[in-house]
Amino acid sequence: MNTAQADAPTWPEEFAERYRAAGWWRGETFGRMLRERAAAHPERTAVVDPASDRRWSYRELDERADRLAAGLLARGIAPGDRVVVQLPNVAEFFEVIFALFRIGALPVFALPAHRETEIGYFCSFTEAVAYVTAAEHDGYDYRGLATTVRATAPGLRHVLIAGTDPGPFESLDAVRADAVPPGAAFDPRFDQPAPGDLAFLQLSGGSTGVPKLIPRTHDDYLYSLYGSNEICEVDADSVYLVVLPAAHNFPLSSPGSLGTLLAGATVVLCPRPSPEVAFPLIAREGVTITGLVPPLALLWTEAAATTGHDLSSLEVLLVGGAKFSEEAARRVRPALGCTLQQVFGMAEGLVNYTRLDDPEETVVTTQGRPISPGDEIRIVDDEDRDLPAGATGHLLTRGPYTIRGYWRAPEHNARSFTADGFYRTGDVVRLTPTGHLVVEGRAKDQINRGGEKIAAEEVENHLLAHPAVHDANVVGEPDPYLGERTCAYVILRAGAEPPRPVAVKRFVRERGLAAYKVPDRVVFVETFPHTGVGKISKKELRSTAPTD
Ligand code: AMP
Ligand code: DBH
Repeated sequence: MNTAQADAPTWPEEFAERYRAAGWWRGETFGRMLRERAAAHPERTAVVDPASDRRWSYRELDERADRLAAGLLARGIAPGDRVVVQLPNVAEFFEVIFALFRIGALPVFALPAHRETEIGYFCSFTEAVAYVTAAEHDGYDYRGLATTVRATAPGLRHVLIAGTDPGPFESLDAVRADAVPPGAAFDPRFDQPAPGDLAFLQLSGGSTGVPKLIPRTHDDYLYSLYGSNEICEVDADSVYLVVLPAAHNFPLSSPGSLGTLLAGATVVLCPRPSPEVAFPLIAREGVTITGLVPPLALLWTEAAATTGHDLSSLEVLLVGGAKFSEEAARRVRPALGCTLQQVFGMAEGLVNYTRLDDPEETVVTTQGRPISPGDEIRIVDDEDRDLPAGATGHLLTRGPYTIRGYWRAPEHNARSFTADGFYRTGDVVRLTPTGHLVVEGRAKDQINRGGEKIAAEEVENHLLAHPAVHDANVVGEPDPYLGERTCAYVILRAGAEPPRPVAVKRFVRERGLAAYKVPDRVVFVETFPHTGVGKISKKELRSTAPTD
């Protein structure tokens, strides 16, 4: 069953043929991949969840996925159905997504930081039949969130909770319990999805009022994993530490947990990203590779100087999600004793890595080059005209693992893709003579807060809902640690009682938005600067630096 074409544009047949002929699309699926790995090396450790002291072998992960899939099928979850998955870094994350892959149902990857507004939107927009979350994590009760979401998303038939205390909902344990006993013949309905079918919906950081959903197929995503494993030298002996939220595209696929499972290696889940939690795990589990956003890489580099933990197993540190400064990049190897790999990727597809044998200068001054010879790169001016070699301009890309359109967003797709299928990344880059990309800036209306992407328009819409707010503009401003933080410039309504900036922040938070989207600073102004043609100039707003 191929739902791709109906819900989102996919690759024209001539491209699909070329990608298959090149051996990039291999005709595999995630469900079968895990099945094969479990058959080949059942006793090898697949997933380590230190928070709950669990270690699952490939056999156990495979069996759990089967049993959960059977339980989900019994509850009416069918191929093509969407299931919003919001889990912290716990072992169940893998059990759940592989169960859904087996059925051909599509996980929608939410982040633990998301709240009522985002989760409610994902559930209603995707017409999700189920929402899977944790009971509690980092002091936050997700069951309360689930109660609110269920009241607002009429199509949501099931709320399933990982862990022992599901409250008013059903636990994953209960779903698994009434399913086939382990060792029973596999359900013939499993592993039916075709390689070209959608595997899941990933989230875009976006630049519009609501987040966009990214439809990825088994074929295209698996190809990006094979390519990433080769470039990052992930093999059966690798141990990958998931430090960032597991559902994010970077720790999922670059090469991430899924690359690691594809290699038959071991994934270790880090419950929190601090050095205090991560360093002892690196020492204990012999972690060889991990990935961090720049602010965390800075923190780890500093902490490594005085740590008593043995970090010598660490071979590769990937840093990406936001621009890593050259100065910070230079400090990685001396401090952590491992090779830095810069990664410039996007959930829409294209991923660039510096190579392990690149000269140090290339590693610290560029954001890498594409995974695949099939990745087409164009650098263009504002009118889509190709720029001369080495010039800085807009990055457009097309290729064997870059989507041709967002899910159910035809109007947005007309703007975000060229007529011949190139994705407009919104990034401003230049190409070095060696084919490496240097990220010079951004043209999209987005703030990159230490790797967490914030669509200005989304936050502006929430500010506009405040009774005292007449107009609002959200821009990024430099921050020494995060790279950028958010500043909201607000014009108050005439005659309105002026709120305090902190009350405006609280207002945004209480609308049920992820905390990272709440403006770091709120500044009241009388007017906004305008461009020559009368549009508000965010560029000028960014360059004004008024005090609170
Ligand atoms: P998303 O489309 O939400 O997955 O976010 C991907 C975006 O993150 C890219 O288009 C870039 O704007 C940004 N990004 C990712 N990695 C890097 C990097 N290494 N340097 C600069 N920006 C990056
Ligand atoms: O920021 C990203 O989205 C990102 C960064 C590095 C990504 O999706 C990836 C690698 O795969």
